[in-house]
Amino acid sequence: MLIRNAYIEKSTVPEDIRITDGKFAEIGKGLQPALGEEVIDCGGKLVLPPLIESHMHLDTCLTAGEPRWNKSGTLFEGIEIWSERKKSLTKADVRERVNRAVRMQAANGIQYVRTHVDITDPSLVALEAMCELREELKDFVEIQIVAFPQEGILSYPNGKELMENAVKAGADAVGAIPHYEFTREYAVESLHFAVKLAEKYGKLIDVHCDEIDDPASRGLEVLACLAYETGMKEMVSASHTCALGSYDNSYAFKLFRLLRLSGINFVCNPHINIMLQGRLDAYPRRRGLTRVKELLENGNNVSFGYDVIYDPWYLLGTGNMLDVVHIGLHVCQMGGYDDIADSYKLVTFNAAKALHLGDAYGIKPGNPANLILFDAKDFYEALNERAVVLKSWKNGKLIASSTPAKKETHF
Ligand code: 17E
Ligand code: FE2
Repeated sequence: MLIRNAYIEKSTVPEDIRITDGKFAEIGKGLQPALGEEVIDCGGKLVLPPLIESHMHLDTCLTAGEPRWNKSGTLFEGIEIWSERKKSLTKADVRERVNRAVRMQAANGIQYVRTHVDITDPSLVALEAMCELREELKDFVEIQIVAFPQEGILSYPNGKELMENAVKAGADAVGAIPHYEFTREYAVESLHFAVKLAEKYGKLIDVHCDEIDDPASRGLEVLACLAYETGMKEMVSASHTCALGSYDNSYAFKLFRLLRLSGINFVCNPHINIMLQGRLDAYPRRRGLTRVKELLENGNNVSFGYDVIYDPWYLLGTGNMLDVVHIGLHVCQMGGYDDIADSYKLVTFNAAKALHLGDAYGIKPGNPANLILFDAKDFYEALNERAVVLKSWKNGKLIASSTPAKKETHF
């Protein structure tokens, strides 16, 4: 197959891409079709590697209002409601919702999803269902599963055993939730436990870390120190890290040295945290987001995630990463030209780094032919216009397509 006349990333000249046997074979200008080769003309539109959802809770997706609506809109009421909903989970229920959510994501150009799955459930039913789906869906969307202890590791009955069982059952990464543990001591111990577990089984780590406005919530320094001292470094991701947005500058400045040394990844979820944090503030009210710009300047890798599609924590959501980038740029005040033009990296290459996708991610000869075609000439326009993904190919096969809506004026 020959994909012609496409602007790849920020290229200023249109190029052609040849795909053979599901792999990128050749990329260059003026490639000529072989006899009988399928040709697709992109009409000078933008081609990117697939979008990556680096932080999602697929097991809770599409459950908003069940068994009741979140009235306060807080993280903690969300956790309570999910705890009730969790009691009625079945494999069929999880499978049906995840199948729907993954298709919403795929239609928006996503081909990789890191999902946190709540394992504070003695039946581990959601985890089992997710492991099945990871296998069944792998030709369309590659799913990475984090064993996520929503109600704590030390603060939930048999939390440590459930975590280890989840890893044995097939989780790809180990999670933790230090800010939700009963005590600071438990928070620290939970991080030591998570890192040891990941080391024992050779897994990645992704911690819901300090998702709270409390400036005394300092899970991050413990996680970064462990990542540094164990050498796990970039195998570790810190998600949310909202409290970093509330730390005093003198402490944050000192912490940034350790963060740089640790090499850990950060995943910021702008929709959710602008909505959930700052709830107990009077005015002026905090934004509740981590320090994205400063972390990037510090040399830390940062990606953006959606976190949620329509669940007890957030009653909206489309799964479209353009929404995430759009709101993230606003909330993080990343409105400069380069911030906007480069922002696709937050949901492509930076996310690929957090997920450890390695060299196989990206449009280059020899790699799996995974790519998307936007209905826009560049990412700036795609973002501003919320352009649709016209086509999404995985291993050279078309897995999703969209037709742009036609808007007309009559004056
Ligand atoms: N659980 C949690 O602890 N934090 C979140 N933001 C969501 C679930 C969505
Ligand atoms: Fe999350």
